[in-house]
Amino acid sequence: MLSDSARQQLEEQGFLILPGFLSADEVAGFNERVEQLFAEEGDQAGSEFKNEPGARRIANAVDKGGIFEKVIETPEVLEGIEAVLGPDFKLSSLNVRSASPHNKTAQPLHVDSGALPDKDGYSVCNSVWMLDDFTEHNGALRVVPGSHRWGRAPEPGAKPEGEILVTGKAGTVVIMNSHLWHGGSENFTDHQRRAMHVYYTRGDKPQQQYQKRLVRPEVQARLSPLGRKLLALDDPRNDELSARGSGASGFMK
Ligand SMILES: O=C(O)CCC(=O)C(=O)O
Repeated sequence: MLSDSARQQLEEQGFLILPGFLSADEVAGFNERVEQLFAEEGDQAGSEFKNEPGARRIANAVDKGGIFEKVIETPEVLEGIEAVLGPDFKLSSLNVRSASPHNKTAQPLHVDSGALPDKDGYSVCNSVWMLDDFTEHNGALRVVPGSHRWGRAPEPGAKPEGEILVTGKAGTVVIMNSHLWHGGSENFTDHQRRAMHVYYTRGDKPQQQYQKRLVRPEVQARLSPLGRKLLALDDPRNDELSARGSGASGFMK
Protein backbone atom coordinates (compact mmCIF):
# COMPACT_ATOMS: atom_id res chain seq x y z
CA MET A 1 0.00 0.00 0.00
CA LEU A 2 2.90 2.39 0.61
CA SER A 3 3.91 4.11 -2.60
CA ASP A 4 7.51 4.19 -3.78
CA SER A 5 7.69 7.91 -3.05
CA ALA A 6 6.38 7.35 0.50
CA ARG A 7 9.06 4.70 1.07
CA GLN A 8 11.68 7.05 -0.34
CA GLN A 9 10.55 9.87 1.96
CA LEU A 10 10.76 7.53 4.96
CA GLU A 11 14.20 6.27 3.96
CA GLU A 12 15.70 9.67 3.10
CA GLN A 13 13.98 12.04 5.54
CA GLY A 14 13.29 9.52 8.31
CA PHE A 15 9.57 10.26 8.65
CA LEU A 16 6.35 10.01 6.69
CA ILE A 17 3.18 12.01 7.32
CA LEU A 18 -0.17 10.29 6.71
CA PRO A 19 -2.86 13.02 6.92
CA GLY A 20 -6.52 12.19 7.58
CA PHE A 21 -5.69 8.72 8.85
CA LEU A 22 -8.31 8.75 11.63
CA SER A 23 -11.82 10.18 11.35
CA ALA A 24 -13.02 12.87 13.76
CA ASP A 25 -15.12 10.21 15.55
CA GLU A 26 -12.12 7.93 15.97
CA VAL A 27 -10.03 10.78 17.36
CA ALA A 28 -12.85 11.62 19.78
CA GLY A 29 -13.02 7.95 20.86
CA PHE A 30 -9.31 7.87 21.69
CA ASN A 31 -9.47 11.19 23.51
CA GLU A 32 -12.46 10.10 25.57
CA ARG A 33 -10.64 6.99 26.78
CA VAL A 34 -7.37 8.92 27.30
CA GLU A 35 -9.10 11.51 29.51
CA GLN A 36 -10.84 8.74 31.50
CA LEU A 37 -7.44 7.18 32.11
CA PHE A 38 -5.87 10.48 33.19
CA ALA A 39 -8.75 10.99 35.62
CA GLU A 40 -8.55 7.42 36.98
CA GLU A 41 -4.77 7.24 37.28
CA GLY A 42 -4.18 10.73 38.70
CA ASP A 43 -0.59 11.15 39.95
CA GLN A 44 0.22 7.59 38.94
CA ALA A 45 -0.40 8.24 35.23
CA GLY A 46 2.62 7.20 33.19
CA SER A 47 4.30 5.45 36.11
CA GLU A 48 4.78 2.12 34.28
CA PHE A 49 7.26 4.10 32.17
CA LYS A 50 8.15 7.51 33.53
CA ASN A 51 6.81 10.91 34.46
CA GLU A 52 7.88 13.93 32.47
CA PRO A 53 7.74 17.52 33.71
CA GLY A 54 5.55 19.60 31.40
CA ALA A 55 3.60 16.66 30.00
CA ARG A 56 0.96 14.19 31.13
CA ARG A 57 1.65 10.60 30.15
CA ILE A 58 -0.20 7.28 29.99
CA ALA A 59 1.93 4.15 29.63
CA ASN A 60 1.14 0.47 29.02
CA ALA A 61 -1.96 1.40 27.03
CA VAL A 62 -2.48 -2.01 25.39
CA ASP A 63 -3.75 -3.08 28.81
CA LYS A 64 -6.18 -0.17 29.00
CA GLY A 65 -8.86 -0.58 26.36
CA GLY A 66 -9.92 -2.44 23.24
CA ILE A 67 -9.19 0.53 20.98
CA PHE A 68 -5.54 0.32 22.02
CA GLU A 69 -5.41 -3.45 21.48
CA LYS A 70 -6.60 -2.87 17.93
CA VAL A 71 -4.48 0.11 17.06
CA ILE A 72 -1.20 -1.81 17.30
CA GLU A 73 -2.38 -3.94 14.34
CA THR A 74 -3.06 -1.11 11.87
CA PRO A 75 -1.92 -2.55 8.50
CA GLU A 76 -0.73 0.65 6.80
CA VAL A 77 1.32 1.58 9.84
CA LEU A 78 2.78 -1.92 10.14
CA GLU A 79 3.81 -1.64 6.52
CA GLY A 80 5.71 1.56 7.26
CA ILE A 81 7.30 0.00 10.33
CA GLU A 82 8.38 -3.02 8.29
CA ALA A 83 9.89 -0.73 5.66
CA VAL A 84 12.21 0.58 8.38
CA LEU A 85 12.81 -2.47 10.61
CA GLY A 86 12.37 -5.42 8.26
CA PRO A 87 9.94 -8.26 8.93
CA ASP A 88 11.11 -9.25 12.44
CA PHE A 89 9.62 -6.61 14.76
CA LYS A 90 7.32 -6.29 17.78
CA LEU A 91 5.61 -3.61 19.82
CA SER A 92 7.98 -1.84 22.20
CA SER A 93 5.29 0.19 23.98
CA LEU A 94 2.05 2.07 23.53
CA ASN A 95 2.01 5.39 25.37
CA VAL A 96 0.12 8.67 25.29
CA ARG A 97 1.88 12.02 25.73
CA SER A 98 0.00 15.23 26.31
CA ALA A 99 2.16 18.38 26.18
CA SER A 100 0.79 20.63 28.93
CA PRO A 101 -0.50 24.15 28.31
CA HIS A 102 2.15 26.87 28.80
CA ASN A 103 4.99 24.38 29.02
CA LYS A 104 7.88 26.59 27.89
CA THR A 105 10.50 23.84 28.02
CA ALA A 106 10.91 21.79 24.87
CA GLN A 107 11.51 18.09 25.33
CA PRO A 108 15.21 17.51 24.53
CA LEU A 109 16.11 16.18 21.11
CA HIS A 110 16.72 12.46 21.41
CA VAL A 111 16.56 9.11 19.63
CA ASP A 112 14.13 6.59 21.08
CA SER A 113 15.59 4.10 23.58
CA GLY A 114 18.96 5.79 22.99
CA ALA A 115 19.30 3.36 20.06
CA LEU A 116 21.76 3.74 17.19
CA PRO A 117 21.59 1.76 13.96
CA ASP A 118 23.80 -1.34 14.10
CA LYS A 119 25.19 -3.93 11.67
CA ASP A 120 21.65 -5.16 11.03
CA GLY A 121 20.33 -1.68 10.29
CA TYR A 122 17.58 0.24 12.07
CA SER A 123 16.12 -1.16 15.29
CA VAL A 124 13.47 1.34 16.46
CA CYS A 125 10.48 2.91 14.69
CA ASN A 126 7.63 4.92 16.16
CA SER A 127 4.24 6.07 14.96
CA VAL A 128 2.94 9.33 16.36
CA TRP A 129 -0.84 9.62 16.23
CA MET A 130 -2.04 13.21 16.53
CA LEU A 131 -5.05 13.35 18.88
CA ASP A 132 -5.13 17.16 18.69
CA ASP A 133 -4.04 19.42 15.86
CA PHE A 134 -0.25 19.89 15.99
CA THR A 135 0.40 23.59 15.33
CA GLU A 136 3.45 25.86 15.38
CA HIS A 137 2.55 26.97 18.89
CA ASN A 138 1.16 24.01 20.83
CA GLY A 139 4.05 21.60 21.28
CA ALA A 140 4.23 19.90 17.89
CA LEU A 141 6.79 17.19 17.24
CA ARG A 142 10.13 18.61 16.08
CA VAL A 143 12.48 16.56 13.90
CA VAL A 144 15.83 16.93 12.15
CA PRO A 145 15.23 15.40 8.70
CA GLY A 146 17.90 12.93 7.62
CA SER A 147 19.51 12.67 11.09
CA HIS A 148 18.60 8.96 11.36
CA ARG A 149 21.50 8.39 8.99
CA TRP A 150 24.09 10.18 11.09
CA GLY A 151 24.82 7.18 13.32
CA ARG A 152 24.86 9.18 16.54
CA ALA A 153 22.50 10.59 19.13
CA PRO A 154 22.20 14.32 19.93
CA GLU A 155 24.35 15.74 22.73
CA PRO A 156 22.34 17.45 25.50
CA GLY A 157 21.33 20.93 24.32
CA ALA A 158 22.10 20.15 20.65
CA LYS A 159 20.68 22.74 18.24
CA PRO A 160 21.36 21.27 14.82
CA GLU A 161 20.55 23.14 11.65
CA GLY A 162 17.53 22.03 9.72
CA GLU A 163 15.16 21.21 12.58
CA ILE A 164 11.52 21.48 11.52
CA LEU A 165 8.14 21.24 13.23
CA VAL A 166 5.77 18.50 12.10
CA THR A 167 2.32 20.08 12.11
CA GLY A 168 -0.97 18.53 11.05
CA LYS A 169 -4.62 18.02 11.86
CA ALA A 170 -5.82 15.66 14.57
CA GLY A 171 -6.11 12.22 12.98
CA THR A 172 -2.77 12.50 11.18
CA VAL A 173 -0.25 9.72 11.79
CA VAL A 174 3.50 10.20 11.45
CA ILE A 175 5.65 7.13 10.91
CA MET A 176 9.06 7.99 12.25
CA ASN A 177 12.34 6.12 12.13
CA SER A 178 13.19 6.56 15.82
CA HIS A 179 16.91 6.99 15.16
CA LEU A 180 15.78 10.36 13.80
CA TRP A 181 16.66 13.21 16.16
CA HIS A 182 13.34 14.43 17.49
CA GLY A 183 11.43 15.71 20.52
CA GLY A 184 8.35 17.60 21.62
CA SER A 185 8.40 21.39 21.35
CA GLU A 186 7.13 24.14 23.68
CA ASN A 187 3.39 24.54 24.13
CA PHE A 188 2.57 28.27 24.25
CA THR A 189 -1.20 27.78 24.20
CA ASP A 190 -3.93 27.35 26.82
CA HIS A 191 -4.67 23.82 25.61
CA GLN A 192 -3.09 20.40 25.92
CA ARG A 193 -1.60 18.72 22.86
CA ARG A 194 -2.24 14.97 22.94
CA ALA A 195 -0.54 12.25 20.91
CA MET A 196 -0.39 8.48 21.03
CA HIS A 197 2.97 6.79 20.42
CA VAL A 198 2.67 3.29 19.02
CA TYR A 199 6.31 2.27 19.19
CA TYR A 200 7.93 -0.83 17.66
CA THR A 201 11.36 -2.41 17.89
CA ARG A 202 13.29 -5.12 16.07
CA GLY A 203 12.84 -8.66 17.37
CA ASP A 204 16.37 -8.93 18.77
CA LYS A 205 16.01 -5.80 20.96
CA PRO A 206 14.24 -5.46 24.31
CA GLN A 207 10.79 -3.91 24.55
CA GLN A 208 10.57 -0.58 26.31
CA GLN A 209 7.72 -2.11 28.35
CA TYR A 210 7.74 -5.88 28.75
CA GLN A 211 4.23 -6.60 27.54
CA LYS A 212 4.02 -10.16 28.85
CA ARG A 213 4.42 -8.88 32.40
CA LEU A 214 2.46 -5.63 32.08
CA VAL A 215 -0.59 -6.68 30.08
CA ARG A 216 -3.08 -8.58 32.25
CA PRO A 217 -3.68 -12.28 31.44
CA GLU A 218 -7.35 -11.66 30.56
CA VAL A 219 -6.31 -9.09 27.96
CA GLN A 220 -3.57 -11.37 26.61
CA ALA A 221 -6.14 -14.18 26.31
CA ARG A 222 -8.42 -12.24 23.96
CA LEU A 223 -5.73 -10.89 21.62
CA SER A 224 -5.72 -11.95 17.97
CA PRO A 225 -2.84 -14.10 16.70
CA LEU A 226 -1.30 -10.95 15.21
CA GLY A 227 -1.73 -9.10 18.51
CA ARG A 228 0.05 -11.93 20.39
CA LYS A 229 2.85 -11.87 17.85
CA LEU A 230 3.22 -8.10 18.08
CA LEU A 231 3.43 -8.27 21.87
CA ALA A 232 5.99 -11.10 21.48
CA LEU A 233 4.06 -13.15 24.03
CA ASP A 234 5.30 -16.46 22.64
CA ASP A 235 8.84 -15.38 21.73
CA PRO A 236 11.45 -16.80 24.15
CA ARG A 237 14.01 -14.29 22.83
CA ASN A 238 11.87 -11.53 24.26
CA ASP A 239 11.68 -13.14 27.70
CA GLU A 240 15.45 -13.50 27.72
CA LEU A 241 15.93 -9.87 26.62
CA SER A 242 13.55 -8.54 29.21
CA ALA A 243 15.33 -10.49 31.95
CA ARG A 244 18.45 -8.54 30.97
CA GLY A 245 16.79 -5.12 31.10
CA SER A 246 14.31 -2.83 29.37
CA GLY A 247 14.74 -0.82 26.20
CA ALA A 248 14.07 2.41 28.03
CA SER A 249 17.59 3.81 28.00
CA GLY A 250 18.07 7.25 26.50
CA PHE A 251 15.80 10.19 27.14
CA MET A 252 12.45 8.74 26.25
CA LYS A 253 11.18 5.78 24.42
O1 LIG B 1 4.95 13.88 21.74
C1 LIG B 1 5.79 14.24 20.92
O2 LIG B 1 5.56 15.08 20.07
C2 LIG B 1 7.15 13.63 20.90
C3 LIG B 1 7.43 12.87 22.13
C4 LIG B 1 8.66 12.05 22.10
O3 LIG B 1 9.45 12.10 21.21
C5 LIG B 1 8.89 11.14 23.23
O4 LIG B 1 8.17 11.20 24.24
O5 LIG B 1 9.85 10.34 23.12
